[in-house]
Amino acid sequence: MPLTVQSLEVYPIALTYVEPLKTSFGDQTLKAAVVVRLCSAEGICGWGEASVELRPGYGSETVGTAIHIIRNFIEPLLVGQTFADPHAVAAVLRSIRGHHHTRAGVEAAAWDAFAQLHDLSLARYFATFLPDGHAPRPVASVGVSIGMKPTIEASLDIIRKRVNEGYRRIKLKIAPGWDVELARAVRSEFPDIALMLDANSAYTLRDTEHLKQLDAFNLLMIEQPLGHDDIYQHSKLTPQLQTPVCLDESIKSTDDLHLALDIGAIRILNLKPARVGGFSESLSIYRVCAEHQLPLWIGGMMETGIGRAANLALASLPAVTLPCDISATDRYYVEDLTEPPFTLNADSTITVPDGIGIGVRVEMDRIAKAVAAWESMRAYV
Ligand code: OSB
Ligand code: MG
Repeated sequence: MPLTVQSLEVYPIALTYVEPLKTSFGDQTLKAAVVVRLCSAEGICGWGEASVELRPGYGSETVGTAIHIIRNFIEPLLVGQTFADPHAVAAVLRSIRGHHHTRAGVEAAAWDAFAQLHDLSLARYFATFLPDGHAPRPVASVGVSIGMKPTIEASLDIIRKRVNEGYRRIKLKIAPGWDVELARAVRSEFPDIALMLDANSAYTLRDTEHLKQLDAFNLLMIEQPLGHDDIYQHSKLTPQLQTPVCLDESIKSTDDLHLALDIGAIRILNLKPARVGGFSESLSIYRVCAEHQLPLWIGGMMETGIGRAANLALASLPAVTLPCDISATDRYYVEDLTEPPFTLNADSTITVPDGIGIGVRVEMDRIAKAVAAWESMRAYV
């Protein structure tokens, strides 16, 4: 069933976080992103989220670059064109180099529209592009990501709160000077919790002996210890740590993953659809993980309900073997852009929407409020 793109709308949004996420690359106090609506000549509209940021910190893209690329380059490529499926949309978007988060947001809107056209939930629609045996599960296993705090006691407070809420996997952001003692304190209070650390590229190979101290704490993994664009140096570190090394930032494509596997740089993958340029590339990476039995989980960019619903659909697929960075709505926002809110089940899972497309309702009045909030900031335009 083909789809003809009629219009592409962009909504730059700002939302206040319930709890900011301080990482080794900076303090993220405010959610900024670009929400995309793609409408077809058949009258179907799909939603996507370009999870760009206020500043180029995690990735290189911002709200301003996303709007520039969509308006000037993506819109002319897509509008008026007819596509057989979302992979065909992705193929056209690949003619634009870089700008993965932006392309992913537009492509996600196309995936939502196509899933609706086929009368399927996004999770079921994904499975139609996979071999037999990859039917979605009704729930996705999840954890929560916790930023750097002023004191270890403050970290313990928030971990207690999250554990009481039912999260069974805790991820802590680390950086030099905020690592070994933190892990020791958390382990002594929570000897059995699934615990992992995310360095967001804060270390170098010279820190190898220091990082080996983390092996004492029975960690699920350490995420992206070295350079944000490095694979080679990780291949030197990974075999020296007992703690499995998970790559995030430096795996931007299926080719990157093949390289990392070949040279022994990676033991776990954090797959963020935004980082790799969308769900088309994500499904390709998913298949490589399944073939190599590489442990896989779906990461997050503190998405609004639009991006999170789509990430949950991917997280429902069976080769996703570890808890994902997809938390309940109340961990991120007082009022999200979508309804109903995502809530945490007692077994640290979130139920995957089974309505058609992304399966959540986008509240237009809240989009308007979030756009007004972005515009009132007059930031970086
Ligand atoms: O490194 O995983 C990361 C958020 C923004 C930028 C980078 C990262 C993150 C997270 C968010 O950890 C996790 C979530 O969305 O819940
Ligand atoms: Mg990370």
